[in-house]
Amino acid sequence: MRRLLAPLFVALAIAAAACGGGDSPSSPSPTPTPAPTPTPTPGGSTATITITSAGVSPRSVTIAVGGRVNFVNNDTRGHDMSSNPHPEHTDCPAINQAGFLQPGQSRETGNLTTPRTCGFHDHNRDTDTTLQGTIVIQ
Ligand SMILES: [Cu+2]
Repeated sequence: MRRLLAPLFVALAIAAAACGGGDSPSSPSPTPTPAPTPTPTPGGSTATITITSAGVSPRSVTIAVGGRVNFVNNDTRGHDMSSNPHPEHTDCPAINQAGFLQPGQSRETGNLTTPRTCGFHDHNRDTDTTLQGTIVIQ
């Protein structure tokens, strides 16, 4: 009986080999992955205002709703950047987060989430118009 089974096993082995050995269909060439676009800052844009001995520059910036403004103090003295009006600082409280900047320091405002124009000033030199400006949120 065993001798009768042996040829059957051989036949099955050949069949299995033939089945698995077919030409694999040529796979399509992979499409190149497009370069990822940079993720925008959540909620909008940022702008930078630089402070020097000549005052703030630029005097006015425009950002998207939800954006922030980075104040950079390149002056040799400290500046306390605050929302108008002086001395309440209540128009755009997020600006007050920039706050007091030592020479060489920089800090961002909070997110400015209301479409409007915000005035700011140096709280320690509130009459110095070169240290005043506006942030337009739109
Ligand atoms: Cu003030």
